[in-house]
Amino acid sequence: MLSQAPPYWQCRDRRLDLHSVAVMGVVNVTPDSFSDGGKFMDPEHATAHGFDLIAEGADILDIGGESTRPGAEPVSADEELRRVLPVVERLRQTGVLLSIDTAKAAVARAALEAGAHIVNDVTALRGDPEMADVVADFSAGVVLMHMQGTPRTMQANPTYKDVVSEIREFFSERRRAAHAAGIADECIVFDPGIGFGKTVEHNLAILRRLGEFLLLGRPVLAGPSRKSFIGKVLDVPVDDRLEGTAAAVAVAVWNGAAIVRVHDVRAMKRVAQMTAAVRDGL
Ligand code: HH2
Repeated sequence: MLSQAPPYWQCRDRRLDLHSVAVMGVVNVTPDSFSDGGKFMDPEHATAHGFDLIAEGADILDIGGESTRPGAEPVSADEELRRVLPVVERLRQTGVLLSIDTAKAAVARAALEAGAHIVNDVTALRGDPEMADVVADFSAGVVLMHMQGTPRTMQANPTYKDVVSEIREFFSERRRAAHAAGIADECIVFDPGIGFGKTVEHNLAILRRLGEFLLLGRPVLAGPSRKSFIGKVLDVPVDDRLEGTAAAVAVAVWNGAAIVRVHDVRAMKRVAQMTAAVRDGL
């Protein structure tokens, strides 16, 4: 194992084994997500998509009702809840780990009450002052993701002296804030936030140097799936980024990512498994 982190992620009463790479499948219940916006807008379609991803081997489903793509319009908590709650309620019966992709404490709380296990907060508990308490109250798993700026502004002119060390410092600071709110270390996962306030070169450096985040002793999640840095390197549109995503997932796993967040679960599960086998043996 490359990671110094204990090989599990505590998410309420569930302990996700991270001896093998966990695949988090994306379920977007949004009209405007960058790669699948509008495809699974109603709960029926989104739930059916969740079932498909479970059949493809997803270990976690990440359910989101608000796009975070650059320039996206914010939605109200009521609208977000209307989108995601029926999907959480239906998918909870499958027993798969459920993550709620939200920056709103009210949405997180309702999803946790409906049976979700993880809060995936792209603001790393900075967006809503109540969020840390909600995560602590439920002993939920939490993804602390790095973002420079906000989704509306983040791609304007992202600048860093050293992107990897700045993200590492951010993780340490957010971890302290989480502890102060009563969140246990074993519930925390770090995510460098590929595409969130980063240039193509920043995203490539994050993947190349992902192993440096492991020194913090927590599992690392990477979310390169179909993102625009792949489009820029390969000059391909969003619906033609499977191979680019595969290469990014392979590098992330090679460098110690414990969890990958992807749209194409079947293919990326195989990529992750094969890369881990080359890295560690069977
Ligand atoms: N990326 C997206 C959304 N949420 N959460 C984490 N932890 N890490 C990520 O890299 C990440 C994320 C963007 O992808 P997607 O959900 O497909 O698009 P949108 O935000 O437009 O719905």
